[in-house]
Amino acid sequence: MAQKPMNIILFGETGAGKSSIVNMLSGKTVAKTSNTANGCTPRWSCYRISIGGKAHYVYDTVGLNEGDGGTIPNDDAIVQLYQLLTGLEDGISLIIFVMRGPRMKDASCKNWTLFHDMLCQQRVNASLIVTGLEQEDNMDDWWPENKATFHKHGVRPHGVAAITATPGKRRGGRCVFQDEFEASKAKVEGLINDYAMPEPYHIDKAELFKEVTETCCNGGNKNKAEVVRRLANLSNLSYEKAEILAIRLSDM
Ligand SMILES: Nc1nc2c(ncn2[C@@H]2O[C@H](COP(=O)(O)OP(=O)(O)OP(=O)(O)O)[C@@H](O)[C@H]2O)c(=O)[nH]1
Ligand SMILES: [Mg+2]
Repeated sequence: MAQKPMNIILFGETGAGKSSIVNMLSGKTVAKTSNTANGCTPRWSCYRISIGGKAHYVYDTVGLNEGDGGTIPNDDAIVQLYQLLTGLEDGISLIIFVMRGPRMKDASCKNWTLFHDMLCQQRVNASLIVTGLEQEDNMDDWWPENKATFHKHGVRPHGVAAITATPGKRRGGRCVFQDEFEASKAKVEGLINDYAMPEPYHIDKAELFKEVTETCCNGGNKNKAEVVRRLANLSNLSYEKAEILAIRLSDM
């Protein structure tokens, strides 16, 4: 029997390059990209893409925000992503966090912790793609130079691809970063080949938010306050909004 395509989820901040990576892997423009500050991809979309001779479902998702300034508020984006993560019947083989380099942002580490540690309970392999590195002398130096900082923040990815997700402007017959772009595509394909789990993991809703549900029902206890505070910190929401988010997530 033919193996079912594996589900690969791209997530990360608005403008990080998620849709550009889908286009890079597809070899053509299938996902809309934008350079506006407010976010471009309004909801998730699934693309069937062949990688290493095998079909994969790659999910492009709504961008996360550092604050509440984007088109999609952060709490709605988190709910949407959680619905996708828990709703995939065939489970998930790999989540890929996309962040824009070369400078690491505190918000990126928080998003990693929220999705990998809290929502996926560290059960699914999680890789990191760092985009925007086309100006580096050697893109592959970026991770060894920055690894310690990520580890300090608890970000320990299953594989890292330091890339450019754009070939840049056309000059003469070629794009300025054509070579870097082609090398980047191969790196991302390698990441997926190496780290997508052949046995996908199904994220169980009940188990996932049991802690939050229980603590929200027992209003006022110390544990509840701690869970909501953690969610507020990771999602950059106020305590009040995080409490509503926790209830929305546990009610789904
Ligand atoms: N210089 C540079 N620009 C990039 C890179 N990747 C993406 N871009 C540009 O950044 C902008 C945003 O890219 P998108 O792919 O739309 O980002 P996204 O993560 O899908 O954004 P949302 O849909 O808003 O969440 C576009 O103008 C891209 O061309 C990169 O590696 N280097
Ligand atoms: Mg997008």
